[in-house]
Amino acid sequence: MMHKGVYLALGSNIGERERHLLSALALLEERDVHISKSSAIYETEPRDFIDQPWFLNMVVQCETRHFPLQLLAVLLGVERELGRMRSPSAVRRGPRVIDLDILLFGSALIETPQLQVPHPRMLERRFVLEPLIEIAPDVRHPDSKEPLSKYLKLVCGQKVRVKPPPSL
Ligand code: GSY
Repeated sequence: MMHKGVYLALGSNIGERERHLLSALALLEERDVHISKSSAIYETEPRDFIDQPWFLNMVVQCETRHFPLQLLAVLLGVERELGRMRSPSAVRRGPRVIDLDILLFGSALIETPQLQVPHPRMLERRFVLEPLIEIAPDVRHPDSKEPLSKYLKLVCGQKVRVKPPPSL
């Protein structure tokens, strides 16, 4: 069974940020996570832990046979492969080579200790909402049933800029 309407957020703020995003997408494809739509890449000011470099963020829509916790294990494996340390000494919410999050899994509502879907902080983050709305303008939040654009207005003070695609 193929699960559709799965949305993932990607972020990087260390080293060759764009290369990390593209490497993560390639590794996901190899692990039965097929990218069906991709947002532009956005350069975004850091949130939460603000004394760190700006991020590159994007959102992708994908199709996969994995169930949510299997998909989470795949994302953690890709983060590990790209060298992200989830060690106790790493700054919580600090700089990272790559961060992969499940935003939406169709209309599923999931509350487990390891995984909450929809992502609990997605509505407060312009770096998530803006690329998500770019590729899924008609999707509603599965819990509130509100259109996502309703939440975008509340976060428009957060700085983001669309990164132009590389010149051919
Ligand atoms: O949760 C994602 C990691 N993260 C980010 C991010 O990806 N982008 C921006 N702009 N700020 C962030 N703060 C954290 S933590």
